[in-house]
Amino acid sequence: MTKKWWHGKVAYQIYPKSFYDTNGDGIGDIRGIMEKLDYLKDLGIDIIWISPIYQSPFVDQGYDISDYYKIDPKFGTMEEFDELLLEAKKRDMGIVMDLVINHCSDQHEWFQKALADPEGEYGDYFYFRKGKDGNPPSNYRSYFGGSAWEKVEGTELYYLHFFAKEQPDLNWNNPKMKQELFQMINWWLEKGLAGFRIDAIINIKKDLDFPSYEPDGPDGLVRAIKMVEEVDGVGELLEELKEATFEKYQAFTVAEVFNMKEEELEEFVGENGHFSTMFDFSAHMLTFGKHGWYDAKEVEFDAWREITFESQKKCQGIGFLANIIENHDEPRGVNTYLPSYAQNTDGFKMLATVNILLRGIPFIYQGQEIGMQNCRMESIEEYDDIDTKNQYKTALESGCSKEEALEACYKYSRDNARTPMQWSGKEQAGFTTGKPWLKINPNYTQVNVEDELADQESVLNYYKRLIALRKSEECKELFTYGSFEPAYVDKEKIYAYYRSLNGKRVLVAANFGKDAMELELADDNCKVLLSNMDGAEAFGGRLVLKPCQVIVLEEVSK
Ligand code: TEU
Ligand code: CA
Repeated sequence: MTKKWWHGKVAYQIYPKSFYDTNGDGIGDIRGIMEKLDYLKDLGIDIIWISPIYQSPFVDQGYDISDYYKIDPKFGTMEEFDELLLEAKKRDMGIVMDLVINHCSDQHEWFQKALADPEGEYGDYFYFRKGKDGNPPSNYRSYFGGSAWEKVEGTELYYLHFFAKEQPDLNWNNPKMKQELFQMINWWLEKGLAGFRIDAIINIKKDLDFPSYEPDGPDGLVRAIKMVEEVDGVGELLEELKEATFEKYQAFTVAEVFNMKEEELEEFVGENGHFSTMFDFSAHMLTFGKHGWYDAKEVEFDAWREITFESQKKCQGIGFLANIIENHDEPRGVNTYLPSYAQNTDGFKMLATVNILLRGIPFIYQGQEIGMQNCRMESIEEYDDIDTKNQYKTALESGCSKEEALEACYKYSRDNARTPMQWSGKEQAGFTTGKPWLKINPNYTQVNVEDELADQESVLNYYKRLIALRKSEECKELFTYGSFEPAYVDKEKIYAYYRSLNGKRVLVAANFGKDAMELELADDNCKVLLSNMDGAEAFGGRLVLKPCQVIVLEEVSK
């Protein structure tokens, strides 16, 4: 495998609106990111992905871009952004921006021109189609509910939007539109970005016949992704994109890909793949309900272990996946993947360890490193997220009571991860001096950066030790390039694996169960590299793991 500069790096996702506010308007900003660079450096972060900060009407929190060349004034100015790039570079850190190119905002100049003249040049930047017998052109349901086709007033035409109606899909069959996107991407790369996180990219390939499919819900519609699953040829578009942009800059790219055809893994993230890496969403997919959040099921340990191990095995020898336990679209990982009895700081450290030492590129989502948790909102009005409102409505329509619908939001809302970062136990969690744009989790008095920095046993200081171990001289090659092999899969509630390279082997073992568990070790001489509890016993070839205990052991005599 050819070594690349980003192998072995540790990444961090910033959700800028909720990271750190420096001017008291209740919204995080670029200056806020700058002020916290040393904090991130100290944590061991190399790559920072910032969710969208482009000009946007914020219908979907910046994932609806109205000008790709502008920074939204909420976040600051382009000068400040350039300063951020410079400051990051000084610290040997790279900035990765979000690239949202499946769709733009309906306020984008292109779409405004298209609306004014759907038959004209800009009309073809989007998908305008005539309806059929008074109905939309096909029966697709958008990701945020309702038809994926929106009627253009006063015409027979509809335009396609896989997400909100304010997010029209861009027509990737139009060479001119593509060139405009490529130019824009290169313009940002020229500034010195390390790369991009690429949003919803699998959706760019459309079947231009827009066939209807059998409905998958009581609304008579079918998930729009059904068409994406049926159509071939996204690879050609992705290669074109890569060759025209990223490749020339050795940019790091991490793609958000759901519903990839399994046999395409190598084409996506292999040595010459479309992307450097892509997120492993296999665990997240266990949380999907058949019709929405209201019929989703809790994650079971066995299924979770199996699916994450499968991803690991499939990818080795091919490339790297990006490993996460949460992001801005998912609830907090500690609430999703830990059983309730393990939702404590020992459990948080345990989950972190097994995730971050996997083979791949670890991504930490802001607040994860201090153990931030889901935030209970008292009513639907307290939520901001467009998808939460849609899911609430869907739940009610399918017969749930208000309480049940709210409970589903409490478990799965995207706002769970979007509440402001908890910097201190002081007013507004030290996030802002003003009124925060979204509720702050009341647990900030216990869970916050300031207090955790001062406490050696905190989740935060544990994350630092964990990342330092992954990047240490002795272990970085092993944790980057070493193979992955499941261990003790016959043991209940044990999540364990080996990482090995050139005769060196390390065991990562965690006990997600309620009872202590004894394991026979393959080597009776083991060195403890890390554990979340004192007095880890690994003598004479046996290891006793207490509930919520994780241990990282190097086999010494082998
Ligand atoms: O998400 C794309 C995506 O595929 C969705 O399934 C998303 O996970 C789902 O809506 C969660 O409820 C990306 C962004 O990460 C998301 O924040 C945006 O809303 C979306 O694209 C549209 O740009
Ligand atoms: Ca601000």
